[in-house]
Amino acid sequence: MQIDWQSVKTYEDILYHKADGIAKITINRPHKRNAFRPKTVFELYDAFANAREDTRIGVILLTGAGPHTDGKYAFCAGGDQSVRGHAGYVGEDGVPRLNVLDLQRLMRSMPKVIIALVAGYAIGGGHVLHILCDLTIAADNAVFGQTGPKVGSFDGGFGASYLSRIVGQKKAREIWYLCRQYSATQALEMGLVNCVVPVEQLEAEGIQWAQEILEKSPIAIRCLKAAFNADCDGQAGLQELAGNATLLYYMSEEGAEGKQAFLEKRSPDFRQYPWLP
Ligand code: S0N
Repeated sequence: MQIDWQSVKTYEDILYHKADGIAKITINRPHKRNAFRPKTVFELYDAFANAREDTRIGVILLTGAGPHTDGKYAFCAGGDQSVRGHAGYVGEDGVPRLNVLDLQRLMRSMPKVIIALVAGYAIGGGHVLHILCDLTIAADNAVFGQTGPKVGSFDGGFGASYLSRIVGQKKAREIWYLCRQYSATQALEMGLVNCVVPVEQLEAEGIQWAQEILEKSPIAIRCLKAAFNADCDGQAGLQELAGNATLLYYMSEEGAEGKQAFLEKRSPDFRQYPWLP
């Protein structure tokens, strides 16, 4: 499937394109298996925030550049261990950060569908990024896994709790405690990905899924995403779900009457609206 990608903005560590209601964000550090440093995460955050604000965009594809010159593919190999300091990943300003947690929250809460297109390695914090996506399409060469206990890190947030919601407690504990790598077929069997396709069809499949979603009702999809999140996300999830109720209320005549009455310095006439059963 052909699509006329237009570059949106030039970054150092990522590529950002849009076309036909779809945004495509590509982590572009193949020499590091697309591991992220603080700058990568800031750029990802900027691109996701842009896609969130663009009312023409309904679906975001997140992927990794590749293959590298050695022929290997990667979605993302997690935090860049070469810039890991004592209190996080150290950027050019010398400050240690775990700013990927900000990115995770944005991806989780933005009212648009994010699809991970995974070719090659989705490892460590890179694995967590695909977990955070609404859907994952895996290439037949995809490899999934966590490495935290092997390299001295862990993600006790979405990386543990939401992973266990997806694959179950026993499997999630196995993934974290043993740090094994899993093939695309194994990932499909445990419900970690939505489908597996030949690597050369990965982007076309993602575009196909995106176009099917774009035929659907934006408000229905945003409320469903908030509802799925609310099941796991406590008060933040309820805030997201309730925000959609407020949005819909603002769009109603009844909601507008309150504002209009205030602006016209009169009492609101809510008597005209029914108390529905
Ligand atoms: C991906 C692996 C399995 C690929 O193996 P392969 O194909 O044998 O390639 P290599 O020769 O190992 O790698 C090729 C080049 O890429 C560099 N590289 C790969 N991964 C990284 C990385 N993560 N950081 C820096 N460099 C990386 C290699 O060094 C090599 O370069 P050269 O040729 O110059 O030597 C294999 O590479 C692998 O296992 N990689 C490490 C995976 C890993 O352990 N990642 C970190 C895990 N931890 C996190 O991600 C924590 C993230 C985090 O910030 C966090 C913290 C708290 C809460 C949440 C999070 C979160 O992110 O979710």
